[in-house]
Amino acid sequence: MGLFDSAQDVLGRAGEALDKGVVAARGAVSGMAVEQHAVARGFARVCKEGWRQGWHERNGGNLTCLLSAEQVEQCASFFYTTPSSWVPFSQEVPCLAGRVLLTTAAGAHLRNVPDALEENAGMVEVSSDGSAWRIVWGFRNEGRPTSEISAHASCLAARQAAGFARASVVYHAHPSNLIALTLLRSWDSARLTRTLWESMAEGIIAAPYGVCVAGWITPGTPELAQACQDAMETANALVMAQHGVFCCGYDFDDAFSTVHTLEKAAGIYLTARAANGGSDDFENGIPLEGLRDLAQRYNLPVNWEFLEG
Ligand code: 2HA
Ligand code: ZN
Repeated sequence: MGLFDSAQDVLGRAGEALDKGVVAARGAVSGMAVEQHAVARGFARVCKEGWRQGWHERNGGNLTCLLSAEQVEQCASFFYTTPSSWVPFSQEVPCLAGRVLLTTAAGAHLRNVPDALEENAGMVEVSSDGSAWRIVWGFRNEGRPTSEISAHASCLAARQAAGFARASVVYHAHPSNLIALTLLRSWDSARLTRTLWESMAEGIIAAPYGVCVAGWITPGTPELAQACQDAMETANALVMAQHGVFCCGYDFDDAFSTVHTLEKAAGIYLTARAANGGSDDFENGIPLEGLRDLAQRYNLPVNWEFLEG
């Protein structure tokens, strides 16, 4: 059992759901297996690619996708006839009421997701008041949703409340360079954003709303979910000191590529800094005018507040 599984047990929520038991699947008589649907394949691909990037040591990282009505309909015949009991989110997410989330399992090693989706992931339905979730598919062998399920739901709810109705994927990864950056100093969001934007051209394109940063917070806790909610009201990326990054995207590519770009920008910054004798006094970052030109040419919805900090 992994560290964060234990943390969730201490919270004592998910265990209850499983005690009540998830009754066997309805034995779908027709329709394509859940694993064959595009959403499941896209989900598994992110896990596989993230593993290949080195972002998912052990059971590190997790992924959630908010399913559309059509995707739910495609999978519904495979849902358990008796879902688990309800388990409260650490914060309510009324805008997700009645929706279904496909999410990785607590303790799952993401590299195993493509081989056994039903064991390493599953679907939860959100209650009609947005206060709780229950398992409707997957999490075979007494599994349960990721310890960050409340954080993921809070990310989605905050992005939707901020007007991004299509926000539907939350990807949490542990990329080395972004984590290493947080060891250097206690960043504020403006300074971190400026650093990543100035390091390479794609930075501001991938994260025009900026990158928020939070100090050390124990993974899998309500405090982390709250930090996600606060950050995602303005930006779609949050770096957690000494831990990793949460990105919310419109689809799998959007979420994955945002992480990928920020991680690459962080790597370039760290490499340049090492080559510069450890100093961040570079002779030649992207100038403010260059960022303004980029924003104009690509019509980016840039949050300039992040350049003023
Ligand atoms: O172990 O990454 O943040 C899964 C995690 C918790
Ligand atoms: Zn994590």
